[in-house]
Parts: sequence; structure tokens; C-alpha cells
Amino acid sequence: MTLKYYHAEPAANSLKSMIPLKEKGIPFESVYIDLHEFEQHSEWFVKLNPEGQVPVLEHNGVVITHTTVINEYLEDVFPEIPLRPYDPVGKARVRYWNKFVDENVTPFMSMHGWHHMIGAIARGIEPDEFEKLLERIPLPDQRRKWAAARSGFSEAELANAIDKIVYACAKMEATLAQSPWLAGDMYTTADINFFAMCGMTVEIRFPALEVAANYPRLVEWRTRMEARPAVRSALAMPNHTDPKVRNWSRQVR
Ligand SMILES: N[C@@H](CCC(=O)N[C@@H](CS)C(=O)NCC(=O)O)C(=O)O
Repeated sequence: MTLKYYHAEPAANSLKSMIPLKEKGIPFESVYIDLHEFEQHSEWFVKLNPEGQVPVLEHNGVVITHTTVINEYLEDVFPEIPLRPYDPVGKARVRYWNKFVDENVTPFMSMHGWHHMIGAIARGIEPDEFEKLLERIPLPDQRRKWAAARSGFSEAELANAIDKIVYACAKMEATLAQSPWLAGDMYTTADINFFAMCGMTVEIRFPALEVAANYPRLVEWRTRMEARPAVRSALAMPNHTDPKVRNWSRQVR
């Protein structure tokens, strides 16, 4: 069996499917894709994933993309250490949360990340070079997102995104009052999704939310997540982020 995982730094989408690989103890070859060098838009990578995004799972020559799909696939092929309940109701809960995070959380966390971090990178690129970069981006939506990041998102868009995050944190807090994990008694890919896309970084991005004071169950849940050996091992994967970008992102808090 050959299993390759093409990914960037252990954060967001790259982390979201890395954690299940580690939880399940599946041996895989890690292939680092350098987003700082726009390797995801390079000819060889676009041949692998025509959408020009990470992560990508390649299993015995078959390519699987999109983290929620990858995580479902891993569940189907490697069910020995499960991250999804076997009963239909449990499965439906996990799928509901994954859909909620994918549609109502990820795009809005991402908008703020792009506004602050990618915007600065985009504005640092010469106009000619930026045009060439846009031409190489295969997904039209992604092309628009790069262009929007350069000019900056509007106040209304950013405020709407914060409303979505506040709603998601409150929903999470209410759910954790009923059960230890998002989809019930079992730790699942729903927890992994929320952690990777929002829970891990929410107060860094949104200090005004006062997460520790307002969402104590979320914080306690995150402490449990971070204590898991698989999560620690995924977070310890190499991080090649340019120190300049990293320092800058610290300043934006
Ligand atoms: N829906 C996709 C989204 C993947 C995605 O947005 N990946 C980001 C990294 S977190 C990426 O490749 N960004 C670089 C780019 O789009 O140029 C998934 O779930 O895998």
C-alpha cells in the first residue's frame, strides 16, 4: 500500500486531515507543499489536483481531495480506529457538524486570515507579478479571493464574518453543555474539523470575543484535544512559515 499526504503547515485544512491519519496510526509519506512559493499552483501540482489546493491524499494511485471527503474516505478504508460512530444517528450528527463547520465557520475564519495575513503578502507583490500569479490560479473563486485580499475585504463582510464566528462559538458552548464531544459521547472528525479550522486559533484572530471568559467549555474541550498524542504529533509536523510572516501575524492579534 502507498499512501501519500500532500500538505502545508500543520494548520487549517492541512491539519484537518493530518490528525485522522495520526489518530488511526496509518503510515503515510508526507509531501510538503510550499504555499509561500505558490507550489500549489505549479504545473506538477495542478496535474495532481486541478483545483490547486492542499491537502491531497493519494492512496494506491487514487487521488482524493477536500478534507471532509478525505476524512470520510479514511473512515471507510481504515475503520479499525474509528472517528465516526457506527449507528446512523451518530453518523448523521458527525456529518451535520462537518457541514456546519465547512459552510458556516471555515469561510469566515479564512476571510479574516486572508484579510490580515495574505492581504499583506498580496500587497507586497509587484502588480505585474501579481497578475501572473492570478493567471495561474485554477479556481475562479480562489482567484477572486486573492484579488479581494489585495484590496482588502469590506467592513460589512468582515463584520458579517465575526457574527458567524460568535454564533458558532455559542453553538459549540451549548452543545458541550450536553455532551463531551460535538457529536455526542465519541470524539470524532467533527471535533477535529472545528479544532483545526476555528477552535485552535479563535482568540488569536478575535481577541475581542474574550473566548476564555465567554466560552469556558470550548476552552476545556480544546485542552482535551491538545492533550491527545495524535493531535500533538500532527501539530509537531514541520512548520516552514517565513519568520517575518509569523512575527507579523503575532502583531495583528
Ligand atoms: N475545500 C478544500 C479547501 C482547501 C484549502 O482551502 N486549502 C488551502 C490551505 S488551508 C489552500 O490550498 N490555499 C492556497 C490556495 O488556495 O492558493 C478542502 O477542504 O480541502
